[in-house]
Amino acid sequence: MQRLKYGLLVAVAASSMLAQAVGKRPNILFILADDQSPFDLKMYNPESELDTPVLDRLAAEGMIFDGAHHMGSFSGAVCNPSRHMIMSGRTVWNLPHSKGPKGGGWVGQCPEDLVDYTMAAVFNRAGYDTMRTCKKGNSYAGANGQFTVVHDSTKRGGTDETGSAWHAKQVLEYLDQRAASNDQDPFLIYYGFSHPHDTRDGKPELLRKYGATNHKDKASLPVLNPERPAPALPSNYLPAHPFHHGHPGLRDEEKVSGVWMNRDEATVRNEVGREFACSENIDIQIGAVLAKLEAMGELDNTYIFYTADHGIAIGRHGLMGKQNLYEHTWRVPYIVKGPGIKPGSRSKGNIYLLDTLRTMCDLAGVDVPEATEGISFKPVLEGKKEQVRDVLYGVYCGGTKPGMRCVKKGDWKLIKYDVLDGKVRETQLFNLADNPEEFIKEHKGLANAKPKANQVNLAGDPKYAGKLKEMEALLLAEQRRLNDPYRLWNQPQD
Ligand SMILES: [Ca+2]
Repeated sequence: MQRLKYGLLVAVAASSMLAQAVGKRPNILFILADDQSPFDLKMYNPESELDTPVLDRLAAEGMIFDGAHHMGSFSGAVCNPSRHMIMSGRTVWNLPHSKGPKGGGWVGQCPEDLVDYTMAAVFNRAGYDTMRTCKKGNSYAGANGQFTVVHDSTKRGGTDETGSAWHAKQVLEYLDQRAASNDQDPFLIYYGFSHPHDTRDGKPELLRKYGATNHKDKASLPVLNPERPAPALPSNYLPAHPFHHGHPGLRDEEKVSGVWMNRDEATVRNEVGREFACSENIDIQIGAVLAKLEAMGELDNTYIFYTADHGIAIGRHGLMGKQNLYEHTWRVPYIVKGPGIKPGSRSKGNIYLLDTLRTMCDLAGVDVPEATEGISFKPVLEGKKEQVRDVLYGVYCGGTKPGMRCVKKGDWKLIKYDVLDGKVRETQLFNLADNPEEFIKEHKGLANAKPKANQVNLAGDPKYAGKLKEMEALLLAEQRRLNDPYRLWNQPQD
């Protein structure tokens, strides 16, 4: 008997130890949370009250990425393009269903047989066993169907059968079957959760820990428990965003159960508590699978990816949803552990989720599908490079057009809003080294936010006129390069 890191006392099977010794190809475990901001996690935000001991340990044994992003969305269901990009490695305007202006003559660029070049199809051809569990819907059905074993169901309840433990059970049973049949092929497991996406129904013991309740009554506000305080308001919380986000009737901003259009302190803190209850449960379920892999002797030969399809606001900047381009929502948590990755390492990376597929292929020695537009960040994982690109682009245009755009280079970030038929035309320029939380003037005077003088939108400051011009030019160049079919009010209509 041997005591293992992930908490199980087990007898280690001699056969699987042997398999490792003869140089098996690496397994891949890709773990995806649904709607999680990097700043929910202590590794990205030491002030966060969320406990994720399993992810902390994963990070301590692997690499944390500080510059991981999803590229954006042309739909209110941000999950959907994000998951297409993960599966195919295509950029946001080159997906099978990327949409340009009606009657505008714009044509999306995408191979018709893209599904044959998606994650599971590629690894099946390379001799991998592929298995997937995740929520159902709002993703790339064709690509999902390529996995040899699929157990998809949307599980957002507050019990083991109706919540995240159900997804864990599918993976654990699959691993049991492999062990029973002594399957020696390498595996790719896509381990997706339906949470912490709303409805954020947490398990009772975790809700208690985070002082939250599964609030269901639209006619009242949740009552905070004075003995078990819910998490504090996020420091960049606002009671309202200073201008309209441009997507009237947007579900995430108006219809989330437990929140609706309320932005009061009790509602936001209760909802953050619910999010944390769901996220800690995910952490526990990841721990169960890692313990199983360790017991099978497969853990050290497995690349483990942990990320989310996009971030989420939950009260930050007065927003609730994922339809914005602030860092809390445009960025995603991203951790990788596996053979050759230095424990406790941390890099910027400047990666997109769509780089995942090419990187997986690179790590596993699998042929890279031609349709993939991503960049392999294996050199970052090996400590040979800090980042794979200098400029990052983001879009949200699921509401009124042309929508929001952002571009980031070094410490500088530009966000533009051109929505509601020109009624909202706004520009934000942030220095993220000085102002990582993207405080704007509305944060001044709020009890929980204490922005310093330079922590503000710099777009109107004449001192930064040159920087603004430079960032505007970068944004236009990225829009052209990435086949963005729209232009903003102050751009040439080419
Ligand atoms: Ca999502």
